[in-house]
Amino acid sequence: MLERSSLAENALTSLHDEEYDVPLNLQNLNHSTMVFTKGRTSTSLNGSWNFCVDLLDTGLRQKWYEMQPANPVDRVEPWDYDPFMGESIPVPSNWAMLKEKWYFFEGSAWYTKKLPPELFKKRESDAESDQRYILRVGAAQYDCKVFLNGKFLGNHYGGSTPFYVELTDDLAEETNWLMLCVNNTRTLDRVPMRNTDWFNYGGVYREVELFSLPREFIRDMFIRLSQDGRAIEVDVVVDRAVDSAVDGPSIHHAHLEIPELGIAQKINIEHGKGTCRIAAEPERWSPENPRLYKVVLTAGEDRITDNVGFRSIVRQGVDILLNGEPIWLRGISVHEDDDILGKVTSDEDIRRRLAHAKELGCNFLRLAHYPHHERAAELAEEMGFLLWQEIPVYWAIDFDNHNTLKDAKNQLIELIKRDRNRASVIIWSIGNENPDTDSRLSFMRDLAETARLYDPTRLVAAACLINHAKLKIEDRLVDHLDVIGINEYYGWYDENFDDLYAIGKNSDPDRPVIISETGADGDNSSQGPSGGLFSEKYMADVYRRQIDTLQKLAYIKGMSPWILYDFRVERRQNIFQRGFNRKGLIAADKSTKKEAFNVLASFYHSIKD
Ligand code: GCB
Repeated sequence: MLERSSLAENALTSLHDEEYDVPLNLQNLNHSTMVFTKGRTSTSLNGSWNFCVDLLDTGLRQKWYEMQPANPVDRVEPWDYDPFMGESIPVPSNWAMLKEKWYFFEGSAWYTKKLPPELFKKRESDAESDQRYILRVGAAQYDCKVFLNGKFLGNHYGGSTPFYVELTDDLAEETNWLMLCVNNTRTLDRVPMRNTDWFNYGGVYREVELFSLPREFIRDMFIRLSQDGRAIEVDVVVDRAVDSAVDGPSIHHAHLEIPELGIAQKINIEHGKGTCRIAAEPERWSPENPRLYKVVLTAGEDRITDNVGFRSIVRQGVDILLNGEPIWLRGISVHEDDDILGKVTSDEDIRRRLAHAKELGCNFLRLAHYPHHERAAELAEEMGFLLWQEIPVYWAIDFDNHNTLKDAKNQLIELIKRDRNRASVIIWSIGNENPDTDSRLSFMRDLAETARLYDPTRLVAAACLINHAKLKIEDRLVDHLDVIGINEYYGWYDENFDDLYAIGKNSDPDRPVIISETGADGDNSSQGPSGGLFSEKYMADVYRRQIDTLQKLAYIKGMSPWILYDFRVERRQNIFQRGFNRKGLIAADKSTKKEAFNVLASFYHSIKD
């Protein structure tokens, strides 16, 4: 008789086990495992991966990740999926965009790839044997469990921030199989929760890379202009291999160089950490002068580089001061969405977005409603744009649930740690249109404090609430913010435009307000109406009236109307929407402009200095 494996036994017992995924939900891949990878070379794991959607979680129940590659004729037990053969898809991608039958699929999906064997040839040579191998997944929506050669290495929550897994100790000498189980189920207790106004794209939709690092490596570097503007401050974290006999890293100093400023500075490292203040007068970064300096940090055998702009951003009364000067934020909101590719983006896509923003006369973008690709902040820094970045604490999150707070906080810290060297980013936003309850207040207060703890150099905002009974900007969260975002849709959801005048008059905020959203839908296709709601003309009129009203309010320090491009969303199904939110100034083809584009462009160009 053929001898069967424990997997066969498990396949039967697992039918009745509803706790099958509990041991696999550690959320141990979080902000604490992040590694500074910008500017480092890596081995790309993009390209073709074996793939299977798994609605019933059969793979987790039956432990598909423990299967060994085998010729089907040699297998000794029946199997429900073979991770080593079958269908494949490209990474990065969103499965909804690849096959019609996957369009609305929500659940687990399996990705399997053999790691490039060249990597392990290197491991055999003496010089490389001390290397450590770190896997970076740019983004996988929402829960991603990682398995290497059948072993569970951990999971990550959060659909839009990168995560990092050390593979070193679990790599085999010859063949290595990596498996990811990605689940995009919307749940009540996560961030975001079940209901959103954007499409629930699942999949590994940003780059996957493998980094080979020295035994002791630079885990983190946070560099910025000091608050008094007279120095550059830097914090460094050095990591050592876990099994090192040394108590703490043997690295006792790092070297920072900024050649164009004549800086070559030794930084003392104690217990893996170092911090330093270096007197300097860098030229200030601004949208008009996006000046970047090359920064090089070395520690032991490791070396990282970054291109960094130095600038200050503070709030003073109702003003936002950039490098000490009041600034008015001429903005536009954007989603990370593409008619053909879903959430997959590229330099070309981001550059097109920034070029359209330039054409509008913008100096500011709101990257809604979740962390966008890190290249967005990098290209904005190069091309001279200020950014509002946010996490998906959107609508009615489960504010009473400490697991939800843990998820939100982790995504916030991951975003901040990823992008806090970017001069372009001036605002961390912690939430969007959340109902004003006691639990929401304490949840959001915690997030505001967390943002300041991890980055005391930027402004904290949220899209807040209007008291519609009193017609006044009134939200208890405001006390914990530097900038008040207001989403208002007078002329669209709220039909009475006079109310906007009343709100303007009745409100007397003690800090700056940004109109973080306003707008109207306009279908400019051949199916669109020629007048009334959903017409291009009506939309342009809303823009005219909004601009006319808002520009008279002195405490308003900017706006980011909703939105640059039409974007896909399940909940918009009328004959003009057809599965898209049509509030874009440009249609979903990212080229056909609507009349409102010109209305906003002429306003922004008229107020440009
Ligand atoms: C909002 C939301 C945004 C929606 C928008 C709309 O207030 O913040 O996510 O897409 O309104 O179009 O209704």
